[in-house]
Amino acid sequence: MRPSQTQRSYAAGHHTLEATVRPRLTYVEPTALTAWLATSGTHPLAIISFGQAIPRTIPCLTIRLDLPQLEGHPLLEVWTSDQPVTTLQKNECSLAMSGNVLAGTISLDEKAGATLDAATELAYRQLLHHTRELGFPYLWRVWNFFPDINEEETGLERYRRFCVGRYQALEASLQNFPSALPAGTAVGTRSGPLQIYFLAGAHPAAHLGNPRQMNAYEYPKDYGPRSPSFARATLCSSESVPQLFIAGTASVVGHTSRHVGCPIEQTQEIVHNLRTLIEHADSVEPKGIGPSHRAIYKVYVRNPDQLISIRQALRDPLLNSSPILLLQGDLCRRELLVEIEGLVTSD
Ligand code: 3EB
Repeated sequence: MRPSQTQRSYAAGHHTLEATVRPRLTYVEPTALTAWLATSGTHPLAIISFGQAIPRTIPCLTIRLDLPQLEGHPLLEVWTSDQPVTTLQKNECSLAMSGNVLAGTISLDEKAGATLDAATELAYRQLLHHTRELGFPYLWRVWNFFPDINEEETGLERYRRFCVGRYQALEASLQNFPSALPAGTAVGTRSGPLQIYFLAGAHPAAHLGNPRQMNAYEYPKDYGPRSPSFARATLCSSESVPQLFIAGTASVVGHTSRHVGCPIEQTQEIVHNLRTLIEHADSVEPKGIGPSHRAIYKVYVRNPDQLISIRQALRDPLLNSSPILLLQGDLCRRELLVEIEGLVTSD
């Protein structure tokens, strides 16, 4: 397929022709990676590993998260582009540009004495600065990871501290805050620094809510001094094929956690949330998402001993024919046992 061309303008005022890139996501076994890249005809943007080493010879962003994979052969999360990729380093930010898409990672050690909100604000200010400077001011999708997510740090739960820092930076620097917030994930790792990876665009995406859920950025103060700054989904409609980035979706209806203590019911509630969100996206996307859409999912499970029940509840037509990566991670409210994120494409 010949890539279509769109014109984009930098803030500086000069114009350039950029290919419209659709970032693609595939789960690949580490031992198959080199051969897969050679034969797929794509260029790697970013590779996320869940403990496994990533071959160092591959010129793209890499990030290693301490989120153990729960079953199957070890898999890498591989983001690719059908256009050439240019990588660059700016402070703690590693960046990969391809056409109208920018991928980035940032990793910040929490320094002794500094609180997580301060580290988070610093990380977000940096990434917002670089995305704007490079001409990709529209945040499409952001993933956030840090350890001890439900532990208290000087009087406030670390997830809530993270929300404070993220809010401060985005509120100060994101154009059209909060309506232009990216789809988000925030999951607790077993160890490691604050790690963030993201996709940003030279053109905007549509930001969607879930009809069954309150916008997280409008949550009442009961959930922390600053609300979680993320959208339920973003819809990227390039000229060719619409792509729906689905945020981490939990057993939350309205703003309330449902089915406390019940992993099966929580998973069923999440599937209901996902179905509603995809139907909503289908109704607002002029080309539609389509009944024969393709999807790829990632499931975060808090307690590995609940995996069998959760696996059972995942046997649903919505997910049945899609790749699913199961990881052990802590979720942002203590009572949440499962969270599912996804990428849906209309072909
Ligand atoms: C929720 O609906 C569940 O803070 O970035 C899901 C996805 C959740 C992302 C975030 C939080 C985040 O509130 C938690």
